[in-house]
Amino acid sequence: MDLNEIAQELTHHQQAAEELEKITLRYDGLAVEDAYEIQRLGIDSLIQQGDVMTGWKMGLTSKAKQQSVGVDEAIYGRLLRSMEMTGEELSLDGLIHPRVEPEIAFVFKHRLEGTDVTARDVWLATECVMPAVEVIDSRYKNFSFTLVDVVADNASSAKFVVANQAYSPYQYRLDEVGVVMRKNGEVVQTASGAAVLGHPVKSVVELAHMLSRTGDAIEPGMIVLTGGITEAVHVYEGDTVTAAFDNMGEITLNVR
Ligand code: 0L1
Ligand code: MG
Repeated sequence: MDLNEIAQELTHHQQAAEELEKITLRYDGLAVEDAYEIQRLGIDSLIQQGDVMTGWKMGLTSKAKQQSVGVDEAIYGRLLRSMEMTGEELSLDGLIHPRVEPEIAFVFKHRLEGTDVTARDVWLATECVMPAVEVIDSRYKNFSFTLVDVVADNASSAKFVVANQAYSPYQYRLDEVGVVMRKNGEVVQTASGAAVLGHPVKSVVELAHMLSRTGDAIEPGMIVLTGGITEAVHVYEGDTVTAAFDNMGEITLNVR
């Protein structure tokens, strides 16, 4: 099995916004480790074309989300500079069936690496935390995928935006930060940071541990999206979505 060939195929579908059937239908026997290697190869090819890796994302960090896609572990993906949005407009160009979810982002000033990283290490390595909204977009038809498929597809990463205001990591209890998501003025989701593995800091700890399997690390300056606080919400042309974070402001996206 040529993992690079699979990576290039998936990268093509990500860039062309073309759906495909899950790869595990054609490639029997792919392991989760192979899927992370496919993810790395795909992202490396984009970096060779000029993009820059700016961080990591954690996905499937709530029991509800794991159950809804039939897996029992969190996953990670790679974030590129080209994925970050700066304004309030979410263009549907290059997206297939996007959904949006509110998250807490951590930005790092020190490197975090290894299986012995603790929550205390994460706090000491964190420069700031910021509200964020992630746009996820599985490239698989009907969102039909296994753990291996979704990992290879860079954990459905598509775009993300962070709030203008950063906060001290010590300012608020992030597990108690409530979030209200509105779509076209109507409340569609509510939850608090505890939905992310009990506390978003635990998501960073788990990420550092998972990355150590391949000798990777959270590098200084990187951003980490810790995982959806609520279920992801489908968005369509003309929608306006707002995620309001207790005491931490709100993020609005106008879908065009
Ligand atoms: O950010 C995430 O939780 C990624 C979830 C991947 C599965 C999906 O596309 O729903
Ligand atoms: Mg997410």
